[in-house]
Amino acid sequence: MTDTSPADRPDDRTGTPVGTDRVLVIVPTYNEAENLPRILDRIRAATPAVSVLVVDDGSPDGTGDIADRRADADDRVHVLHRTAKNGLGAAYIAGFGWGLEHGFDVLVEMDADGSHAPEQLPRLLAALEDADLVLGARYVPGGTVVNWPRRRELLSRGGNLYSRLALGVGLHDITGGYRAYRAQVLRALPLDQVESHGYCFQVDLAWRAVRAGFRVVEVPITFTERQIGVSKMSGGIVREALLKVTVWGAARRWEQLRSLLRRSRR
Ligand SMILES: Nc1nc2c(ncn2[C@@H]2O[C@H](COP(=O)(O)OP(=O)(O)OP(=O)(O)O)[C@@H](O)[C@H]2O)c(=O)[nH]1
Ligand SMILES: [Mg+2]
Repeated sequence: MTDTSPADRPDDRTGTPVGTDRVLVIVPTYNEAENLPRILDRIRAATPAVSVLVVDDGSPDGTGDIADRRADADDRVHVLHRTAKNGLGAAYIAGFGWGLEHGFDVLVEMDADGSHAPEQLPRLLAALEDADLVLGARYVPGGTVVNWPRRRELLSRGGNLYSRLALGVGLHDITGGYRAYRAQVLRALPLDQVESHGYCFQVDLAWRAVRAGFRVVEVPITFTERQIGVSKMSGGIVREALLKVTVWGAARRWEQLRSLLRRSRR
């Protein structure tokens, strides 16, 4: 497990064990009709007490109706229907808002496509006992990627290396989307100001959590390429991440330079 723990943490309510009945797993969906029932079954089997919120952006393939039927049959499954495909980031922001309103202590991000194993959720939740945000990490000892084309893995590893260097954070998988937040982190962050959509959304939130002084740890996960359905990854998502991380990194260096200059003038 790797750890970035900034010295001055604003809130120190870590150390309390996580009750799984206080956990909301948020699953964003766009055209995941075949995957959704499978992932819901796996979540139920692995962590019977958690609640699930499916955030569907009006999938034309009927994913939203499937989610509704599951919600009718299981009072711990909920559905948020949104009218337009607005990107992963916006779906999660809406899901976080719902989860905070409903008083959940822990909010989990999990893809619907089977890449994130619900069987590993207990491991993430256990690590949250001593952290504010737990990142499921592929690129730490014990973490693996299964069935990804070499090109895709290189892109992901490259994006992580670039983010780590540009932002100066000790995290190895800051673009990953399998994570568990204590509610206090999401309450503290200005979610209405987060505009990032794709991978960049993950970098954005982790980076904000680190800067706010929260304790962020990584635990190894096995990430498996989707077997069914179509990826929503696009060139635009990669470009957004590259551009924003570069701007954040430059702003960080500029701040460092300014404080150096201020100190040297004193
Ligand atoms: N609600 C909503 N969900 C989305 C949107 N885009 C992607 N998703 C969901 O977010 C999760 C991750 O999307 P994927 O298409 O698998 O993208 P990815 O995992 O980042 O990329 P791959 O590694 O290529 O699979 C899946 O559950 C998608 O259905 C969106 O615009 N709205
Ligand atoms: Mg995927």
